[in-house]
Amino acid sequence: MDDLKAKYLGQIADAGDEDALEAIRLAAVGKKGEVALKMRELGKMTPEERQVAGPALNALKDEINSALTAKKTALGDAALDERLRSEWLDVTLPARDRRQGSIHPVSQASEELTAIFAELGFSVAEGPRIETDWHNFDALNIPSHHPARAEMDTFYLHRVAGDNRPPNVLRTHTSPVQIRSMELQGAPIRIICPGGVYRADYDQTHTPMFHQVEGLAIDKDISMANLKWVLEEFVKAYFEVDGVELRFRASHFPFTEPSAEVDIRCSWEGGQLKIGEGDDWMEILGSGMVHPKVIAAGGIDPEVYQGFAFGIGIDRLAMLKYGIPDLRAFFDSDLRWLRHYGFAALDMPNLHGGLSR
Ligand code: 2NL
Repeated sequence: MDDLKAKYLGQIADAGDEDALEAIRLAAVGKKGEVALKMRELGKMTPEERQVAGPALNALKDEINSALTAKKTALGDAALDERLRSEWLDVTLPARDRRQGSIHPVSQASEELTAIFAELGFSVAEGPRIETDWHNFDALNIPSHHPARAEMDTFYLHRVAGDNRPPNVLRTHTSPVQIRSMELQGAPIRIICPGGVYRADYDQTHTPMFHQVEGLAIDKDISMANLKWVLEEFVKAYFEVDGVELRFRASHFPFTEPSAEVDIRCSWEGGQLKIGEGDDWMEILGSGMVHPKVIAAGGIDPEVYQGFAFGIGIDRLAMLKYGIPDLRAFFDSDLRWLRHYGFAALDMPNLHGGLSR
């Protein structure tokens, strides 16, 4: 019995894995194992011999079983230690630059202008692309007979049978987001509303979906001077030119009074656009003091509050900054175009890092 014990405890100690351990278990304490065979011999013994050998065999069986269990635990711990040692991941490593996707120039321009207006104290507001006729037109002082409605080439949605309200529209500008923000937030308010808008128009300079950012600042003491400063700071930061000159030209929009279109000084020498120098002017945005009726439509008292608003085309801003010639290619989803004009992922701009890294 001492030989058996020495043999199996030795084998258990040397076992390299759980399979080896199981083989030892079967050979030692399994139904047809050596200990079981010895137990069968108990029947041929005298009662006196049996009284000694029986408990001794049971003790041997217990000892082997507990050695097996202990070794199994030890093997499991060792396997876990090995996995913990070998299977690790450095989550601080940079992501691999596989360039499977890239940032669309419109997204890049949006990120940049959002960062600039954030520094100027404007937060971002968003709203639905399907709008009510009221939020898209009436609230902006564009009544149903107004020619601006026709000019906006609006996409109308179908109504369900029995609904007598005017049909909903695909928003033709992001102004309705500002109406909704005024309704929710009241005054004072400083927001920009970037996003996609829709007009039924398609030619060299128009796509049926395009992007706009509108800005709104309303408080008790806001003037055209604040509008001029904000727009100058924006243009300087976005085009990365210090001495940029803006020209305010009297204009007309139903939602602002007075209204101004804003041009920037530029030159077009040899087909090359330079911003901030030269003798040409290029229109880049529309703006004005918010019409009192529009402030009232937003639920704010126009006797107490006034403010400025502006609207800029993001797609055109992107074309100007990145030298992209044709607007229509923006939304063709042509991979060659996207690879050429797209920006590397994770290269998000901020004012501290420099906007056009
Ligand atoms: C343009 C003209 C403009 C606005 C947009 C606006 C919004 C509210 C109230 C008043 Cl809620 N105005 N937006 C104002 C003036 C011009 O856009 O030519 N954009 C490309």
